[in-house]
Amino acid sequence: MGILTETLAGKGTVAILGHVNPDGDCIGSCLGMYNYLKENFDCREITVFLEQPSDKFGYLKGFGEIRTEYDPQRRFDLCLTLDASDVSRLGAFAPYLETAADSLCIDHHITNRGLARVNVIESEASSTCEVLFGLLEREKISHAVAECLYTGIIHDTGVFKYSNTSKRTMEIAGWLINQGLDFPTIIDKSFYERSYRQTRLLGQALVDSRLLMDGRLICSVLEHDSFVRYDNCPASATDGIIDQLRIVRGVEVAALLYATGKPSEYKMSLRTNSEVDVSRIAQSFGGGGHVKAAGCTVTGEPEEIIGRLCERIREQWDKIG
Ligand SMILES: [Mn+2]
Repeated sequence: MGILTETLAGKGTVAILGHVNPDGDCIGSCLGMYNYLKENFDCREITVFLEQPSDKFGYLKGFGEIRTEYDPQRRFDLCLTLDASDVSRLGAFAPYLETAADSLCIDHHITNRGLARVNVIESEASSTCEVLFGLLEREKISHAVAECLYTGIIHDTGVFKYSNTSKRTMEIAGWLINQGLDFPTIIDKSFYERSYRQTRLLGQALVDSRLLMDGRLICSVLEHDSFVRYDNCPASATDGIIDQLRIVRGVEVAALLYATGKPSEYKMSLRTNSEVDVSRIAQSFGGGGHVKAAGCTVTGEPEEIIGRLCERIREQWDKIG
């Protein structure tokens, strides 16, 4: 018997949780799980709880049923966490995990130490959707579930270009598109398409970027007023900016700092093209992620944060030699 069938046995109410500021893999894995359970199990109630996701994922089945409000009265028989590397990443919904009678965590973050009773963490997998695919019975994967999983995989692999893409990733994607997905539209709508205000915010971040450490580090800082200036862009509008910084010739590490709106608080996204392990840097700032893509929330002045970042990079260079 598979882990899902085993864990779902006798469970009436199920909460599905992802991570704060949900990305394509988070939304895809949560809705993929949601649709699969609805179609194949007879739980009384299955609910996905996430922070308000971007409308660009509106084509996924079940998108309109996502709940964004936390209710302290609620308790669940089972809590499933997807794509969340630690309890703090669950945000306001974390108590659902703590109070649930049973729990299952499915993830691919190397920093995840296991947050549930049963943990399926595959750090070699491109995405949580890839891990989830391995837990599902193929003949029970509907068109709707396939769309969710495919969406998650293209987002976490940058449409199959990041180094986390493996032969297995491509085989799974091949199997999924064989279910009749309109993949060119999925890729354009959910991955490449930007709103006009987001395009302008990207422009600002690129114009303001600076090369440091002899051109080996590129940094850009977006203050809160930039978000306001471009038609009140939400934080999610920063998606993809870091990838444009990373591809600048000669750059080994790219960093994007953007203001959260709280005083002196910034989110920092990190990417690397080199030996530098940015998950270790992010962890040293209290965050997490992957070797080549990581992030954290830092309090301080941007110049001081960047100074600390340079120190951490230099420490790793010294070790690499
Ligand atoms: Mn992921």
